[in-house]
Amino acid sequence: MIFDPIAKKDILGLMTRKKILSGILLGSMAALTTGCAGTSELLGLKVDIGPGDAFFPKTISGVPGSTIEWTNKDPDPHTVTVDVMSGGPTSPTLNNGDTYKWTIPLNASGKKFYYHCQFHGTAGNGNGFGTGMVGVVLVQ
Ligand SMILES: [Cu+2]
Repeated sequence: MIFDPIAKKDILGLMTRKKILSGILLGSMAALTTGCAGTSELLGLKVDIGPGDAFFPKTISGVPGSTIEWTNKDPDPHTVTVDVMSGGPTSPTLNNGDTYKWTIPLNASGKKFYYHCQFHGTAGNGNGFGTGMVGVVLVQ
């Protein structure tokens, strides 16, 4: 077998390129992972409906632009119905397994969206909880 320096150089070049590429890929994946974690902290806000006639957590905080997702994990139907403030979360009837997403308006900084379930709660006056099945979104 004849030693071919050019072929060896090509192989080394290829290996170097592969290393650089995998480095870039790893870097990108790290950036993506970091990006996703940050995004889920800011935007991936989740409220469970049930078990029972209750929202978990009852109080949730988010920044304007955050999306909150309610999931009905209870066998009974429920709603997410803002008490008085226009522009607040207002879902249709959510059956078991249904989800409802609501994005905090960009102009809602500092507001408190108290809400209740139409079937198992009552509305408050906008400055506090009503009775029964209630929750609140605190906007930072
Ligand atoms: Cu309910």
